[in-house]
Amino acid sequence: MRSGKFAPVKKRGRGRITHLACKVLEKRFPDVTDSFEEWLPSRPDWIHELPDIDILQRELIELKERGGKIVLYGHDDMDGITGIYIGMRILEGEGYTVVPIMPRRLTDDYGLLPSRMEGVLLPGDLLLTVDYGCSAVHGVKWALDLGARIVITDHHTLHYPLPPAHGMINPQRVGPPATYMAGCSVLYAALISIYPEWENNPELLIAVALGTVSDRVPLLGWNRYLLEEFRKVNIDKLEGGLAVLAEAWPARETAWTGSMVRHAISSVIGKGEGSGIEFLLDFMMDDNYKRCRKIWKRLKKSSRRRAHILSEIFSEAIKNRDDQASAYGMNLVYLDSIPDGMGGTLASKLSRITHRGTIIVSPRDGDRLSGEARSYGDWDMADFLVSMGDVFTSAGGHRMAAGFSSEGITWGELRELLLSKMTSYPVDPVPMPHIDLVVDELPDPEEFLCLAPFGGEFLPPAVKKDTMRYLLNVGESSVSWFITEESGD
Ligand SMILES: [Mn+2]
Repeated sequence: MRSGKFAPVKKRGRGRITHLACKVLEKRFPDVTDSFEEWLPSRPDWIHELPDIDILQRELIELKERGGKIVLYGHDDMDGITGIYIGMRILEGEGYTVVPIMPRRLTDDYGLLPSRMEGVLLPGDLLLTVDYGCSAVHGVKWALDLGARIVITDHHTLHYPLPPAHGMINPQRVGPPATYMAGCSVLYAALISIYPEWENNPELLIAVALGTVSDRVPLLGWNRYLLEEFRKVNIDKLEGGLAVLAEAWPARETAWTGSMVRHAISSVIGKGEGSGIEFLLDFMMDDNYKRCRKIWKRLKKSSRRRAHILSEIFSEAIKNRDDQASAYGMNLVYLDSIPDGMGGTLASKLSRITHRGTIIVSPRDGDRLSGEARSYGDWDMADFLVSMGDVFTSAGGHRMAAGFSSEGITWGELRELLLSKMTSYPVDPVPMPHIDLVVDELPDPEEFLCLAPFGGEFLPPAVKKDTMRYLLNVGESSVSWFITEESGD
């Protein structure tokens, strides 16, 4: 059974892929003729694969002639901020004036808020969004009435009617594999199609990689193509904050997992008020390495403090799980208060540790409830929430991570509605642990490292020997087999 450690059967950009790794790919992609190409596709033809890039191109040309500026409205998470970075670098580099707007999660509602755009967005300007805005009907109408031009770039689930923007670059309009893309890479793909000289710029690729991994999108298809381009980057050329981020990337050139990166980078930056997300854009733009090192050290310290708070609310959440939801295979938790920005992290942690989808609800000023939800396995969290219709004043996100807010409904009422929806939703929320190969003898775990990175629906390989399941356990400088029923995400 065992094949030699150096038995490459196929080349990929970086070198070899072993015989056993090939077998894993065949198992993972049974319906395709070329599982290798399915796993690591060649460069996508972005301009033909994604809608409305031509519209953005025309808008940019016309804007240059008119002489207006670009208001780049993002999302205040890693995907959104890395997206704003990408937009600013390319568009300022192309001679445009770009003013970023980042929502404030604590006070701002979802959507494009006229109050944030007032006095900033002027008639004749181009309102461009990243990772944001595909449901912002009200905000887009406001900007239209003002006399601005509007192009939305986003990857979130679409809700109809769509906002009346001039263009909408959202892979959800196309279907998989485009739908796997993160918000930052949608803008990247659009802009490098228009300005090809920016393609594979190392600074942009680290932003794409960071946004992709942090947003927990599947590390499949086009995402894997982009991550492979990122792997080839020579980080010695990076400066300041980007150099610090690249150095913090665990095992970048060899074998890493999404959770390793989220632990080493995303969670150090953190979320919400007072965290590093508030100055991530400045940090990425800063070319002073020494200063950035210092900032990073400080961030690490405060992330340890956040980790401590998180572990406290985590044990509270575990105790408060709803019994009835547990019986349906889901975690449903109501907490009186959750520190800003921690709801999503808490939901992720609960999901990961209990191997179940999780919905965490807490009150937000007045009679509003807000929720953070993470899925596990095949459960499509955004679809689940959106299919509940009018219950929420806003709901959205994607398969693995979604959120909502509701108004004028009590927790008791919302709980009943969620529970009844769980019973009728046609997916078992608790997935079966995957098995890629059945073996007589445990193979050398290193044979599978060529398949890295792992995470986001491309889980580490698992093999079965006799009655035991062994999962590939990838560390920064080690790899081994673990006997476990875990998914490895
Ligand atoms: Mn996103």
